[in-house]
Amino acid sequence: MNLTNLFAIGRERQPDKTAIEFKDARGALAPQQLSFAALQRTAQEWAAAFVRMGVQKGDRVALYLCNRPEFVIAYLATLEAGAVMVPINLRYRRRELSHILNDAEPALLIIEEAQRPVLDEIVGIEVGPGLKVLSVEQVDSWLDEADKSESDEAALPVARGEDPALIMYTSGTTGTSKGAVLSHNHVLATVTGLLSAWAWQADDVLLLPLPLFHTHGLVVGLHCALAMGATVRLRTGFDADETVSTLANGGASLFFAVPTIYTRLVDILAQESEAPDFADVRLFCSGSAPLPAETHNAFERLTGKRILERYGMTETGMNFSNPYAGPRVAGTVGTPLPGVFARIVDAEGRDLPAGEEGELLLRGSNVFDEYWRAPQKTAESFVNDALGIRWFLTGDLARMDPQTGYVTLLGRRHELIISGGLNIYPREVEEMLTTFPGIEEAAVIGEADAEWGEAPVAYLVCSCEVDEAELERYCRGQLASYKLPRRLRFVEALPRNAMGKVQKHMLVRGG
Ligand code: MLC
Ligand code: AMP
Repeated sequence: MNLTNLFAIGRERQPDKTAIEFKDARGALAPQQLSFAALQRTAQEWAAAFVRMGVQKGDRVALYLCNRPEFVIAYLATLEAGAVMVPINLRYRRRELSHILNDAEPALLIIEEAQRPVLDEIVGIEVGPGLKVLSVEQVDSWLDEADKSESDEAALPVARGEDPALIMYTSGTTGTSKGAVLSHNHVLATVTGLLSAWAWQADDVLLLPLPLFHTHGLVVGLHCALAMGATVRLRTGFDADETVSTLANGGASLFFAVPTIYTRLVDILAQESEAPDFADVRLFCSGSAPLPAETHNAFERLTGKRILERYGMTETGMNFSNPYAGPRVAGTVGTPLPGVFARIVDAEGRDLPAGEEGELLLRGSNVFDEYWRAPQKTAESFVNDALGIRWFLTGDLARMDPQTGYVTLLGRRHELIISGGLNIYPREVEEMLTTFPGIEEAAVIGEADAEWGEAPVAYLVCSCEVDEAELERYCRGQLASYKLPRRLRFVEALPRNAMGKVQKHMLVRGG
């Protein structure tokens, strides 16, 4: 079994049904609808072109695209060609892009023309000149060109379950992101688990405003829908008014979002004189960051719908879920999904009794095996138990309720900041800040933020006056804008312990 076979099962139920109904939240791209059959036809055409352009089994095809039908086509084509898809966050800038392109070494990079200037800055400079870049706007021309190539009409290679399907870059504690390699089997485990846990049906319609370049939108949203033969209403981003009107007018049976989106919906709904009727939506899911209990309860009060909160990671797909039928408890992520095994351990790796806080370890067919070309980082991320069985160290701190068995996530072992469902590793931002003239030292911490959950704040030690506007311009060219510090605090020195290590816990608001 591979993902292509899985999607064929969904598609063959009703090939002429709409697979993707697309609308651009920014209004720049034309609305589109693609049936399952049309999606497959186009994906196969693209896959044949990829192969004629030299893409071989196991090669990487990177997508630097916003949510649009071509993202789905290019992904399916990559799988059809036996290749491995590398999604790249569209907000990534010079530093992030150079790193991913040099690390993954894709045979093809698929972009939209709007991103050309960012690439022109790095291709041939920080990234090898041989990188083949195709834009979705010029699809006719490159399909045509590939058609004329000398190569034989080769049969498309077939991926096996254990072959990689995705390399998903996730922020690293070391300052650069690392690629989690997910095989077809890993993704299949998450998808089959969710199809049954959340009672997916072929007539489901998913409203999806989340980016396809992350696990939430891609694996939880798109994969489940394709596997089931359900329709995705794909959006380029979140638009609160359109979301409310779609949900209130029978436009979706499922809605998946991050807490920031629910917080915004609650803000809007609280201002309406009459609450909209979301009766047709059978499931609202939240994940990627902690959903505040206040938002959870307010959403239920305003809509009559109780959100189902679940917990996942790029490296593992989905791990825990509140029940579809059963009590959904605010502030918890529920219990392990079928096939997922969890332990909560102390600093020495000893199992803790229920009720005590420790690090969450995971095992299951959904859990990745390795980071791409990074044996050291892989080794540091797993631990063997007394029987020699390998467990993934999630870095998430958790506690299990002794009565219900539900797990609450309490924080993280590492310094990860999660802003609106997007990860920010302080180290990466600090390293970038200290490359700016005059900044001697930088320490970035996360502060509570009503809209984003957490927001990065930078403490800077400078040798001369720093022009903040210039610094912002510089940062914007280097890193995705959501990673930029929301506030700068200029200090004489950073608090350090006797070993010289920065004591971040001493950097408090206004400190
Ligand atoms: C956008 N901006 C953010 C931001 N998103 N700033 C901080 N945190 C965020 N999450 C900034 C942009 O950089 C930009 O800044 C400005 O806001 C406007 O951008 P936008 O795209 O118009 O923003 P908006 O549409 O409001 O986006 C908010 C959002 C989006 C919540 C809809 O962030 C989002 O889709 N988040 C979900 C990400 C996701 O899918 N995570 C799952 C990871 S997988 P400027 O300065 O340039 O104007 C995972 C595993 C699991 O975690 O369990 O699921
Ligand atoms: P990522 O590295 O982008 O895949 O994000 C994974 C991280 O998001 C996890 O390790 C958790 O810290 C966090 N996360 C995901 N879902 C939840 C949730 N429901 N509650 C709290 N944190 C979550």
